[in-house]
Amino acid sequence: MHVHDEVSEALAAGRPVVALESTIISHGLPRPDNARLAREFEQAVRDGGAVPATIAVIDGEAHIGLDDAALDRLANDDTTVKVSVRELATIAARGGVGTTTVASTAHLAAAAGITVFATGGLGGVHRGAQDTFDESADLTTLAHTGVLVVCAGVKSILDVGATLERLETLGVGVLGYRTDRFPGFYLADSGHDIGWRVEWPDEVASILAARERVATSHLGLVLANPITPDDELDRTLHDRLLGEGLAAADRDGIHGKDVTPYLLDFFHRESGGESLRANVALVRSNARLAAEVAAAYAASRRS
Ligand code: PSU
Ligand code: MN
Repeated sequence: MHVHDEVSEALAAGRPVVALESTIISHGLPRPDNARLAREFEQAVRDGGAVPATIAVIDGEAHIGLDDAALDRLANDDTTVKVSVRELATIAARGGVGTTTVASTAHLAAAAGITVFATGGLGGVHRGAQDTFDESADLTTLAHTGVLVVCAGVKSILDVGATLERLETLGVGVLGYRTDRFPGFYLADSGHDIGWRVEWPDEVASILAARERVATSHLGLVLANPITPDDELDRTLHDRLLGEGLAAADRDGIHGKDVTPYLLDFFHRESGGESLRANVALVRSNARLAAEVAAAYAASRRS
């Protein structure tokens, strides 16, 4: 693995580091804004007091922390592929360029010694999974990868209730940041309860530290941070786009790992920029909160 100098120095000194995924850059956000937005997410981590480590595979090598040239390549290169954990070795052997999902980012972050990770939305159980078995490897990876994923819940393109049930089965804890309700990405409330509410980054840090006392450091945790009311998507627009997007994906025969990028792109095009604005606002907020949690956790480990 190639760990960027700034990241390895911070890790060696016990300073806070936050991992960021890269599928969102190549397959989650439209060009030409994606490269600039990736840098803004890194800046949000810095503003929160941590060092950003965007993760990707470049020319067959896992990179933990990217420079501007690498970010630009991921954002604009047509040969970039979305890679989950199972594809990491193949893309590495072929010397390819791969952007990492929540699953593969969490896996590489943990391997590099990074505990806190920020993204937009977690993957989950797709609607109709009882027939298609389409469940993101994000969930199963968190069942044995001890990172905290700060996200705005999961998108309503998924089966939110089933996703929460699977997280429970897999031993992945879910914490609500200043909320009792699991967030629905574009909307602050998905309609599902969480049960465990936290108010401050310190509290999350103490939960991360307490994992060692109960031998659960190998299990993932989700910190669900709702989009702010000002940034929420209009609910009527949301419901219309959701119905139309799911119908379009069905009509176009989209399946497997193409489903999530297809629906994201549909929302961005059809909402006239509204969903993109919401998406960027929530990732920025998650990056900032993740940095505050990482800083609190680093401080607690030093003392
Ligand atoms: N949800 C979003 N935006 C995204 C993704 C999910 O709101 O960009 C990406 C993440 O990288 C996530 C992946 O890990 O999609 C899940 O894809 P799949 O359902 O194919 O596992
Ligand atoms: Mn899938």
